[in-house]
Amino acid sequence: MKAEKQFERLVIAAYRLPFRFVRSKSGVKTLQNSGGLVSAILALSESFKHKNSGSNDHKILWAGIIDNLPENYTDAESQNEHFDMVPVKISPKLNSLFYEGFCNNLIWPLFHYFSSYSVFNNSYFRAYEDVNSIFCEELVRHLKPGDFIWIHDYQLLLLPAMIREKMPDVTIGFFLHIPFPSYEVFRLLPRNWRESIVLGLLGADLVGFHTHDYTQHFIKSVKRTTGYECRQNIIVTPDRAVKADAFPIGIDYDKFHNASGNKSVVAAKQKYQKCLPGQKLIFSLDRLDYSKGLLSRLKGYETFLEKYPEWRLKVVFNMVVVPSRDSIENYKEMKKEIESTVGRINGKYSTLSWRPVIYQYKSLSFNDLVALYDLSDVGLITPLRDGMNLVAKEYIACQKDNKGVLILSEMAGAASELSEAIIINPADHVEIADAIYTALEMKTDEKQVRVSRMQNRIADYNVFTWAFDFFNQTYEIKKQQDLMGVKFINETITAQMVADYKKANRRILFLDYDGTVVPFAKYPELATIDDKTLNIIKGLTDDPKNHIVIISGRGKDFLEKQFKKSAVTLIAEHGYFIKKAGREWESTFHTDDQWKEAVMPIMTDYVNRCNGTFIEEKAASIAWHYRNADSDFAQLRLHELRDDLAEIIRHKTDFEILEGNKVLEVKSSKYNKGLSAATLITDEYYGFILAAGDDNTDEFLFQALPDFVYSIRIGLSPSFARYNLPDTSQLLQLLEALVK
Ligand code: GDG
Repeated sequence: MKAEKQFERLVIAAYRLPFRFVRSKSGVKTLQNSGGLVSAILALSESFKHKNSGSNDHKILWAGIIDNLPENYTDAESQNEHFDMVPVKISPKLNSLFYEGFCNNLIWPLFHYFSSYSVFNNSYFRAYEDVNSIFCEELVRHLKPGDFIWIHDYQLLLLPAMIREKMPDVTIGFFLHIPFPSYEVFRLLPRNWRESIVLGLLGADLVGFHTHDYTQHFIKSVKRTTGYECRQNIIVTPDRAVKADAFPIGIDYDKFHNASGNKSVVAAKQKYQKCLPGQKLIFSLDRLDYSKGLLSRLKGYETFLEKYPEWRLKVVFNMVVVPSRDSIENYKEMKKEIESTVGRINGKYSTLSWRPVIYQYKSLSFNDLVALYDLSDVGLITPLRDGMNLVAKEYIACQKDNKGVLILSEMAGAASELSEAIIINPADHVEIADAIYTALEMKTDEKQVRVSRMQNRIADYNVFTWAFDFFNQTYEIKKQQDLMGVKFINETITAQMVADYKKANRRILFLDYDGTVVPFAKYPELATIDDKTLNIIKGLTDDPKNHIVIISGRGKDFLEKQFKKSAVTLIAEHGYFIKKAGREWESTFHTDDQWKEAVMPIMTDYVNRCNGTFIEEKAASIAWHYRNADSDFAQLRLHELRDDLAEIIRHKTDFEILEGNKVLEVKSSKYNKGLSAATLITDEYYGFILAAGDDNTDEFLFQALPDFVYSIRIGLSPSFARYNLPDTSQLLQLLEALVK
C-alpha cells in the first residue's frame, strides 16, 4: 500500500520520543529506538519523499515528553537524518501526577476494565490537563499549515482539540493503542472528565482504534456524552465531520519471519534446545501487568498438569515477564504473587531432572526472543484485556516450519484477526488447561493450515500497511469534509451580505425557531427565547424595510407566547397557521382529526417501548420526540415506528412522515415551510432574502426559494442551503451584524 497524498510534513506526538539517552564517558548520546512504530513512521515518510522529489523537507517532527533532560543536552542532539525531536519538558513532580497518576492509576486500569484499581483524584486530572496543554504550546510553536499531525495513545487524549483550537485547518489523526471501553465503564469517569476526553478526541479528523468493538464503544460514548449525530462511522460535530474507524496495528512481518535464519538466532536456538531434551516448550512474554492475566495463566497451566498427568516431565512452560512499573504497589504485590505461584507449582511437580515452570523476570534480546518464538511448540498468550497484543502476531510470524500453535485470549484485540488460534477465555483455568492439551496433541497438518492462514493475514496487513491505511483514511475524511459541501460564512461573504442588505429597499428574513434562533433544550417547552435574542429581532423589525418571519414546526400558542411583543410574522406547524404582526391567526387548510385516532395509539406504544421519548400533539400534527432517549436504542425504535406509521398512512396520499432534529412527525403533506415562504415572497418584491434553519424540514424552505437567497443551514449537514453556520450563536452574531 502507498500513501495517496503527500502532506508537507509528518508530525508525531507521543508520550515517548523515538530516542533514548545513553550516558558514556564522552557525555550523553541519543540513540534512535527501533520499534515497530518508529519503522512504520520512517517508511511512511520515505514514501512521501518518493512522491515529491522536489521537496527537501522529509524529516519527521516527533514530540514527546521528558522529565530528565540531561544538563549538557544541546538542540543539535535533538535531530538526526530522519527526525527533528521536540522534547516537551515537564517537571518530575508533574510527570508523576500526570503519568503515574492520571494515565496509569486511572485511564490504564479503567480502559482495561479493572475499575476497582482506578484512582479518581482531582489533582491527577489537573496535571493531565496541564501536561496536554504544555505539550500543545510546545508543539504548536513548531507546526506549519500543511502538516499532518499523528497523535498516539492514552496520554494525549486532550491534545487533538487543543491543537485544533489554535490551528483550525490542520490535519490531525489520533490512534489509541489500548482498548476503548464500553460506555458503561467509560461513564464511571466524572462527567466533566469524560466530556473533556470525548471532545478532546473529536479535535482530530480521524480517530483510530485496533478493533471494530472499540470503535463502536467510542461512538456510543460520543453520542451519549455530546448528543452529536453519527452516521455509521462519521460523527457530525458543529464544525467538522470526524471519522472513527478500526486499524488493527500490525508488525514488521519480514523482520520477524526472516530473523530465524540469522546466525545469532540459530546459535541461541541451539543453546535453548540443549536445555530441553525431548520436551515440548510452551512460551509466553509479557510486561508485568495485571491486564496480562499472568496468574490466571499459571493456574491454567497448573490445572493442565493436574488434569493431564501423562504430560508431566514432557513439557516445560517458559514464562518471561518483562519488568515494568514495579515501583507501584499493585504491581509489586502482583509480582510477589506470581513468584509464589511459580514456587508452588514447581514445588508440587518438580523432579530432580525436571522443572515444570521456568520463570524469568527480565527482558530478552531480539535474537533470544525470536529463537524462543521459533522453538516453542505453544505460544500461550492469555491477557485479561489487551488493546491488540503484538507478541501473538510476532509468535505466528516466527513459525518457519509452521509447527507452533497459538493459544490466544478472546480479550486481546488480536483475537479478531487471529481466529485460527485456539481462542480461550483467559479467566477459565479449565479452558486454558484443555487448550494446552489440544495444542500439544494437534496434528502437524492442522497446525500448518492454521499458522499459514494467520501468516498470510499478518504478512499482508503489516505495520507499514497499517500506517499507510491510517494515513490514506485521514486524507479520505479530509476530502469528504470538503465534499460535504459545507461552506461556512466567512468575512468576505458576511461583507457581501451586509452590502446587499443595505442596498435592498425591501427585505424578508425567514428564521426557523428551534436549533436556529434558540438552542435545543431537554424538553420543547424549556426552549424559550431570551432577551438578548429578542433584542436582536427587535433591531431587525424596527427597520421598516424588514419583514421578519419566524417559520417553525411549533404549535401556534407557544410561538405567540415567545414573540408576543415582537412585530414578526409567525408561521406555526410548518405552515398550517400564519399570523401577521398585529393580526389574528389564519389557516387556509383543513384536516379532520380522524387520522389522529389511528396514529396516536401507535406513537403511545413507542413512548412505552423507548424510555425518554414523548408525544407532542398539535392542532394538525402529532410528533414523537426522542432527544432524551438512548440514541442507539431510539434509532432502532425510530425505524420500527416509521415502518408502522407508513403502513397506517399507506392509503392517505395527502399525509407524510417528517423527520426533524430528534423528532418524527406525522402531518398533512398539503403544506410545508417551503410552500408558505413561496406564497409570502410572491405577495411583494424583496431585494434581499435570507432563510435560516437547522433540520430536514427547513430543506423545503431552501428548495422553494430562488438561487440568490442567502440560505443558511445551521450545523454541518449537507443541504440545499448555500451556506452553513456551526450553531445558533453564530447566526445571532450575523443578524446583529445586519442590524448594525
Ligand atoms: C500497547 C498495548 C498494543 C516486550 N518485551 C521484550 C520485547 N517486547 C516487545 C514485543 C512486542 C512489544 O514489546 C509488546 O507488545 P504489546 O502488544 O504487548 O504492547 P504494549 O507494550 O503493552 O503496548 C497493546 C500495543 O500498544 C501496540 O498498539 O498491542 O495492546 O497495550 O513487540 O516483542 N522485545 C524484546 N525483548 C523483550 O524483552 N526484544
